[in-house]
Amino acid sequence: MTGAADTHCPYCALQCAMQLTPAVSTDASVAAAGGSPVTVSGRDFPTNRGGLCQKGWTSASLLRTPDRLTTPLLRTDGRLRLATWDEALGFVARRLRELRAESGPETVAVFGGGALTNEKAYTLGKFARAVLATPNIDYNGRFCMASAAAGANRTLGIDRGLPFPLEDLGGAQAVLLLGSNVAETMPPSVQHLAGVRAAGGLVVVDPRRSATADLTSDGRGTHVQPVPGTDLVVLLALMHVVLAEGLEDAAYVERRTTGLDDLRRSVASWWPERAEQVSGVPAETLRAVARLLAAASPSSGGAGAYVLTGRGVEQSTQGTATVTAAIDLALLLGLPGRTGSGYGAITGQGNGQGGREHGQKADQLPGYRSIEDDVARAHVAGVWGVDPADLPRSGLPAVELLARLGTPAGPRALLVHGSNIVVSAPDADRVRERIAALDLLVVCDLVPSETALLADVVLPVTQWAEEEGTMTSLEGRVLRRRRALHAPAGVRSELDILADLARRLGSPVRFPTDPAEVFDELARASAGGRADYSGLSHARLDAEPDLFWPCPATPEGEPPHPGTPRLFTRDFPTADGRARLVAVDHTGTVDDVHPGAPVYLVTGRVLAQYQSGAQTRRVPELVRAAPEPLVEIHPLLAERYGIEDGAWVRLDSARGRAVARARVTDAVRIDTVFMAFHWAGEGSVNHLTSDATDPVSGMPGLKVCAVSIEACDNPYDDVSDDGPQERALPTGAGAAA
Ligand SMILES: Nc1nc2c(c(=O)[nH]1)N[C@H]1C(S)=C(S)[C@@H](COP(=O)(O)OP(=O)(O)OC[C@H]3O[C@@H](n4cnc5c(=O)[nH]c(N)nc54)[C@H](O)[C@@H]3O)O[C@H]1N2
Ligand SMILES: Nc1nc2c(c(=O)[nH]1)N[C@H]1C(S)=C(S)[C@@H](COP(=O)(O)OP(=O)(O)OC[C@H]3O[C@@H](n4cnc5c(=O)[nH]c(N)nc54)[C@H](O)[C@@H]3O)O[C@H]1N2
Ligand code: SF4
Ligand SMILES: [Mo]
Repeated sequence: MTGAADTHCPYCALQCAMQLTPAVSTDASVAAAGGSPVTVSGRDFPTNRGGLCQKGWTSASLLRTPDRLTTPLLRTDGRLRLATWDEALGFVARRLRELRAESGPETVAVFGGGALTNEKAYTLGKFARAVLATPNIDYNGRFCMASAAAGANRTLGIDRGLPFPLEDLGGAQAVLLLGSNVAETMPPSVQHLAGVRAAGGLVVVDPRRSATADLTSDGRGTHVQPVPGTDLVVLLALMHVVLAEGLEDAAYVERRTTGLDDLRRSVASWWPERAEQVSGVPAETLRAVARLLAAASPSSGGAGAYVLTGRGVEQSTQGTATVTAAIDLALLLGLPGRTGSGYGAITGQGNGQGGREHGQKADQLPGYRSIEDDVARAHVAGVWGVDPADLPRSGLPAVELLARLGTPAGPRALLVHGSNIVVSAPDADRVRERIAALDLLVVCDLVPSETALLADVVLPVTQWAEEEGTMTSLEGRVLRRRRALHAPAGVRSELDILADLARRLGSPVRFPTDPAEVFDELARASAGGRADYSGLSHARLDAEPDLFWPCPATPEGEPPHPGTPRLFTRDFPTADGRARLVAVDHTGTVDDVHPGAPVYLVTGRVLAQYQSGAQTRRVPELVRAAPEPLVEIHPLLAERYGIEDGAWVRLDSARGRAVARARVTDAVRIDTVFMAFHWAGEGSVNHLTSDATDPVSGMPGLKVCAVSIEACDNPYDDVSDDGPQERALPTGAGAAA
């Protein structure tokens, strides 16, 4: 036990502030019985104001989960068995050397995650490029923020999810929230919407009456319920109305943007009545929403307006185009860079923001630099002490990387750090097949996730309350993660593991293992990049917990840079300082409904579970709150298929099949069913989803696909254990075993 610690939640990008206090009894028997070693309390902070959601409150359970990994595991004769660190890392190093000698450096692929601290994400990218010399590194942010990033980069010149503090939303008169269910995915953030709700200006676009859409059910806001996958049409029509009715901020558009003529031409054909035919949203609603936003905009003397996007519109094969249109709309209304107004994408994972800045992306070096930029290569190579010519170029984006695993020309080894891909990746049955074709799968995790159970080597790592580091929140605020207790014996930090592997592979590159020292190196590597952290250090962040990047170093003797809570106040970080209006068009959903699969399946989240569920399916309170996947189905659709509430339903798509119980509710459209993706086994929705990707961002269209439905029998009837959780651990692998 190290004493009370001020830190942040282990889960989502809201990064609610919490205090961890050692529990009164630190008795080993209490720990072994699963008692929490710390108590969690909400801490006052601008984002959560002391609030936490159910996941945050129960997060201490993670620290004593009975099957916490505490020993490396090595597959021998088909079974995972306990191994020493020396044995496990020796084996990994030997196999990596052999495979590289046979098939070249590109044969080793690395898959990272947005749960990793900045220090770990940075070190992973460095390890891939400077030690393995492989271009093939990407991460689960490709499933999450890639389209938002691509859209923002090409229009605004930079990708910081919210380019303003979350609190700014408090004064808004209108907020257009597209495809985001913050009431379940970031509950404490909803308090920042109180003002706009009172003003009657909250507009939620979701094919489902989600908990967030329900915030408008007092009649004071608007729920727009489009056909799944048609949000781009809604946005094009909103812009059509803005331009047709002269509601744009002409002075701002003239002074701060380029590209109006092209944009005007591209939206000309999307008059509201035409958009209504495609999206099902009444033309009058489209007009009313456009006018509401315009009236709230600064140019009309309104109190301010925001356009915000979430995964509902981004996880689409036209996600980049949709984000682009959302930004175009915000620019037409003169919002970005104006006090009390703006555009933002709501980042998802704990370090989804920092995780996409420091080099675990296929095309990226630290500081949000491009790996194809020679100046950036020279700078980062200098920090790492390697020859820039030896750095690989861009690798494959996640979906393509996974699809090539174990194919004749594809990678033969995969290192996974912070993702449970067999549950969370699209078309997961195919991912499982590709993984089976690998020569080597190494998974670092805290728990035996479904992906870890398929590995040749599993390495147990430290988790949130056991480590020091930094996380960058959804608003670009750099936060300190602090240690409250020591990790169980046998567990090692990934910083340590990667340094050890580098040494075993004979690399001369230096890998610091002290998080503060790693941060200093990251800060140097980021200097001059778009995400410049060079003015930050752990010590400074400890003293000033309110710093947003960019925060460049200042010359000796000058005061430190104050950080940048609000971007674009004067100009945009583009060559000419102006934002670009980019014309886009609707191409439609790749896997659209057809007679063989007549129903839309949309996917997402529920409050009490997190992501692939690897963590939250191990927290008893959360399992009680959300024990299994449910197929949300409209009463009329259910009746047509003879499905009753609680009965089993089978869904089939061109990729696979999922089976789960029905929840009959009129919150979904009649043509649509909804499922969350937090579970493995028969009810895993990613058996069904397609791995078709957005052409710009490489992001898969996880949100919408076509399925057929049928009533069916309980798939677990013949199985003694009716849970889908796989249990294949050797005795002694977990903390309480
Ligand atoms: N409880 C919980 N909270 C989380 C997470 C979690 O797993 N559980 N994960 C975190 C992460 S990584 C992320 S990325 C965020 C995600 O946060 P959100 O984006 O808020 O979450 P989702 O539920 O994935 O999707 C939001 C909504 O999109 C809707 N949707 C589906 N298809 C469409 C469509 O075609 N158009 C529109 N307009 N909407 C559509 C769904 O009905 C859903 O209500 O949440 C973070 N917070
Ligand atoms: N159908 C459908 N599929 C989706 C989505 C959807 O909306 N619909 N959403 C997508 C999105 S937005 C996301 S972000 C992904 C998320 O899905 P995943 O990438 O699977 O994310 P997690 O479940 O958070 O997996 C993180 C794993 O890393 C472990 N872990 C946590 N911290 C650390 C650490 O510091 N080091 C290491 N080595 N391991 C750690 C956890 O125990 C867990 O096993 O899912 C995507 N999949
Ligand atoms: S909203 Fe996110 S950060 Fe806050 S307590 Fe819940 S899971 Fe944790
Ligand atoms: Mo995400």
